[in-house]
Formats: sequence, structure tokens, C-alpha cells
Amino acid sequence: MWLPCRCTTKYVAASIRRGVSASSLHALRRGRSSWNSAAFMPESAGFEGVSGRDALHDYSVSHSENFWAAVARQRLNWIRPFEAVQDCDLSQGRIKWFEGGKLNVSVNCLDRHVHTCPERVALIWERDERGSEVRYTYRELLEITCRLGNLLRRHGVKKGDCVTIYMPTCPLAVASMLACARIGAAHNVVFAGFSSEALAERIRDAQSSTVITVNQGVRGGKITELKRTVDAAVQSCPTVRQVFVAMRTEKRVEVTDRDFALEEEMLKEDVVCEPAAMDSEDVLFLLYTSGSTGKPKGLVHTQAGYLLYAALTHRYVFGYHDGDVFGCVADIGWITGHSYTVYGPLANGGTTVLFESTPVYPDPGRYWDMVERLRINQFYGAPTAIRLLIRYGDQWVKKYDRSSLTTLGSVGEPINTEAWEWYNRVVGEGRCPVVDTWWQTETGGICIAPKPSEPDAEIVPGMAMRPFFGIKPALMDTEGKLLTSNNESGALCMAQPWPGMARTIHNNHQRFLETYFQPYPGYFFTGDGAYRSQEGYYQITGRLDDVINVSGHRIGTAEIEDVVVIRSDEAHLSDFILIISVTQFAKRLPKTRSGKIMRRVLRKVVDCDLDSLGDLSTLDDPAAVQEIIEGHEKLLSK
Ligand code: 6R9
Repeated sequence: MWLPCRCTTKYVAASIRRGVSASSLHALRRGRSSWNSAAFMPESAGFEGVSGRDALHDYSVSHSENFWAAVARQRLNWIRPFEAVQDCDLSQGRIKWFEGGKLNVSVNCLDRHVHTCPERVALIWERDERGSEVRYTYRELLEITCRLGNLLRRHGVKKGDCVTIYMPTCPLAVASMLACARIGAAHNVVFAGFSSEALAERIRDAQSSTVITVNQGVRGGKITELKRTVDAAVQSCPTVRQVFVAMRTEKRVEVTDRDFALEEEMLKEDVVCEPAAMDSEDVLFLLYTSGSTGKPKGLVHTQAGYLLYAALTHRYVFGYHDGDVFGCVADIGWITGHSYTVYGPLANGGTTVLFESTPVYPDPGRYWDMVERLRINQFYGAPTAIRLLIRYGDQWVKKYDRSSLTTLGSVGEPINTEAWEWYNRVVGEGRCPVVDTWWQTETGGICIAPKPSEPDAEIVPGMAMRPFFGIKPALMDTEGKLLTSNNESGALCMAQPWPGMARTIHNNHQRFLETYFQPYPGYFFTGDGAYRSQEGYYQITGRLDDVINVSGHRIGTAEIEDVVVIRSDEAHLSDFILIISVTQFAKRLPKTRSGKIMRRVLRKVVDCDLDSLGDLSTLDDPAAVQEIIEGHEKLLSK
């Protein structure tokens, strides 16, 4: 693996400098007593009559064009300014932002920070081997990105091509994404845990001729033969012309005519690479999510709108400030890794952690040991990992100094109250706001989260609560009518476009329209259900295709799981227990590799509809499904 060639004393000096600037920033923040919207968001100084968070949110939806134009001008570096802020029509599924504008995403993530602070740390690679982290400055990351960009160009990768990246979370994976952006190619990152069949399907659908991978992966102390998986996959991918192989371990692997040693080839390249001038609406990347039926969907995100939205949400949902260390532990193979490990933090000139390991390797203290060692300020993880860690006990958390933490984030699934409380009380010592962030691959960035809010505004456990700037949620009833009151549940839709939303499904615009825009004409349909409380806060109740209908009441999985998990809440439990007439116990549930329970599979098993289980390529361990099927057969035969 390409390592920065610097002496260690420089790391020490850099971290001391960072420590000083971070603590002086904290002092400044403490001194800010009341809301000053211009200090909070400089652009808002130009928004007439706006003072306070709620007023700023109102403005962002009622004067959406003004809001996004000001933010886009201020926060992105343009090669040519945009002419139109937006050209969107949700009833047609047409979404275009900042047309006429030209920019380069890698310049926005790298060059502009190299000009102002070349030695600031961009990446801290928390390698699987504990305590062996490696830091990359902005200057170094730009250098490897340029070498990679030149290499891809020399090998014929052009604007409009799509490069598949099958790599664990590591600096060369980030540089590969940015190198694609630099030369105008799209990237398609495939989670480096997927099987060769799942990889092949995604390579074929993306029509990639170039794949970038590593010889072997290292995760949780185990070696995975990633290059071998690529070899198997490309057997059925006639489009693939070349495979670049980085060396994560010392192990030599078998090479074929189409393989190139990535680091060796990079050495031959220049450290300057001319960035392509991209249109705002050119494709930045495809990212596949599993569909509940049929093929996985390659959601398409474009340049300016996506980057702007990732940057703005990163800054304001997590309260990220210059000098902070941001620790998002999601793999780069997921949208969370794209938006909050790579694009959001780098667009903001931040320091971002690349976590290669697992929450329990070498022991269940791994996250908190890392927080202490890297002085992480914002930690962003998934409820599934939190629930796992609760079982190992508080001592694994308390062993480490977490005083650097200021904000804790959660994403991927509803976070049940018990997990939320533990995260807040044990991990955050009650002093860090917990932000339960709701969003999707389709939305590009966080849409609903407790923050930003006024400094003393309440945060309700287990609720995503407040729409982000420019986001206007809507709830629909079963007849497709808009629900306008509070204290109601319905299908969660978005009534207005925002720059971060996906633009299409690769090769299948029709499916894009049918899935997201036709169910509720004029609205973007998320597929999730939500409850709007008396106070107007949103709580996600789960996927609507998982909803259980009891005597006309549509009950979301989150609502049931919350009462079943928290057995102490007897009052609630008695309300629901009636609907659980038959219980099947299972050792484990079918989960995706990112930790989401695939509830639709359970439903199909209960319905005895085993022929239409849908896309299972993202399953962590298909054996779990088999166990459930067998358990269900036993139950039926009783
Ligand atoms: C970012 C991400 C999207 C689906 C989404 C919803 C579920 C995500 C959630 C949440 C409740 C939250 N989801 N965050 N449910 N509360 N805070 O996870 O993207 O992999 O596309 O999944 O995940 O069901 O629709 P993606």
C-alpha cells in the first residue's frame, strides 16, 4: 500500500498544532451565548429577516432558490458559475441543479485546501492492526490522486467511463474515487465483502472496463482474497479490459495480462494532473442498493448538487469545525462512507478517519480506543454495532478517554430507545448530543436529524426529528392524500427537490420514475413510514413494505421492535402482545453487510413465498435465511 514518505516527528508536530487550534475553537464556541445566524451560517446574513434556526429552515424551503444559490456560490469553487439554480419537476422525475456551471469535485476536495493548508491531515487510516494508523496530509492525498488520475488517463479511461472500485476502506480507495472525479470518469464502489457474482453483476450493469482492487483485504484479523474474487467476477464480464491491483499485504498474487500493479504504475506518473471541467449534472458516481425485487439499483449522483449537500449536512448536522477529527466508521462501499467519510469531510477541508476494522476486533473496546488515540470529535456509527456493543458491557467503553467527543451520530436503521440511551449516557457521558440521522442512498445526504437546532433545543431519544435546510417532508395516507396535522403517521415523502437527491437509476430511468415519483405524483416517495409528533417532529417507523396491518392499523417494525426489545415497558407491551400470537425464535436474523435486518425476507418466509425472496446479493450470511426457513417449517409442523 502506498505510504506517505515522511518522518514521524512531523506527525507529532502536526497533531500538537491541531490540538491547540481545536481547543481554542472549543473556547470560542462555549463563549457563543445566543443564536447568531450569520455566525452560524455566513450566507444567512444575506437572507432578509432570518433569525433563528427555524426561520432559517423556513427560508430554505420557501426561498429554496435563493438559499441554494447563496450556499452553492459560497461553498463550492466553480470553474464557471452556474446560470440556473434548479430545473426540477417532481411530477416528471426531472431533477437538475446548477446548470451551466462547471467545476471539478476533486479540486473542491483537495486543491483548494492544499492552497491554504497543505500540511493539514486529510485522512487518518485506522488500519485493522490496532495502533498502526497512518496519516495523509492534503498535499499527499492530492499527489496520489493526481498520479492515479494520470495513470487512468494513460490507460484510456475517459470522461463518461465508469470505473469499478472493489477495495476496503483505505487511502488508495479514496484516491481512486477522487482520481475518477478528477478526470471526469464515474466511479462505482462495490463493497469489498460482496461475492464474485454480486460484483460481476454490478460491473456488468455499470459497463466498466476498468477495475481497481487490492491483492488481499484485512478485516477483523482475517485475510480475504479480494483479487481472487475479482478474477472470478471478470470471467463473466466481457467489458473488463484492465484490473489495477494495490498491495494491502505482502502476499504476491497471480497476475494475468490485464492486471497492473497499482503502486508501481503510479510511480511512473506525474504528480500534477489537469482536472476536467465537469458540468454540474455530469455523473459523479453510481452506487448500487439492493432492490426488494429483481436486480440491484445503480443510483446515479451528479457533481455539484451532491457535493454541496454532503458538505453542508456534514458541517451542520455534526457541528463540524475546522481542526476537528471526524470519525465515520461506515465502509466506503455504502452511501454513508461516500458522503461522510469521503466527500462531505474533504469538501469541508476536514480530517476524516478511514476505519478498516470491526467494532469487536481485537476486542469490543476498539471504537473507544480509537476515539482516545485519534482524539475523535464526532463519531458516526450504526445502531446494529451499538446494540452489539451493549452486550459486552460498559467497561469496554469506560476504559478509554472519550473527552474529545462532542457529537454522536447514528444511521442505517431506527435506533431503539435502549440503544440511544446507552450511546448517550455511557459513550457520550451525557454531554454529547446524539443525532439520529435519517437518509438513504437516494437522498445523497442526511435529510432529517435533531441537529442543527438552537443550542438548547430538545433532542428526543430515537427520533430523527427535524428536517434539514431545504427539506420539506410530507406524510401521505393509504389513499394517497396529504396528511396535514401533527400526531399522524403515513408514508414519508418529500415535497420539494434538494440538490443531493439521486438523478436516475443507471440504465433504467423508468424504474426510477416508478419507484420514487409515481406512487405520489408531485412528491419523492422514500419507501419509509414516519410518525409526526404533536410537536411536529419526525420519527421513522420503518420500511413501508415491512408494515404489519392489524385491524386497519399500519404498524411499523420500529414501533413493534421498540416495545419487544424493551421488556420493562409493560404497559406498551400489553398493547402489542396481542398481535404476536405465534413467535418463532431465531438465533440470528438475515442482515445485510451494512447491518440492516432484511425484514422483507422474514415476511416472505412467513407467507411461505420462498420463490420471491428478492435480491439477496447484499446478505451478510445467506445461511441465516436457511435457518429461519427451517425454523419456520418446524413451527408449522407443530
Ligand atoms: C444512509 C443509509 C436507507 C434506509 C432508509 C431507512 C433506513 C436509514 C435511518 C433509517 C430509521 C434512521 N434508515 N437511516 N431508518 N432511522 N436514522 O442507510 O442508506 O443504505 O440506502 O438505506 O435505511 O429505511 O430508507 P441506505
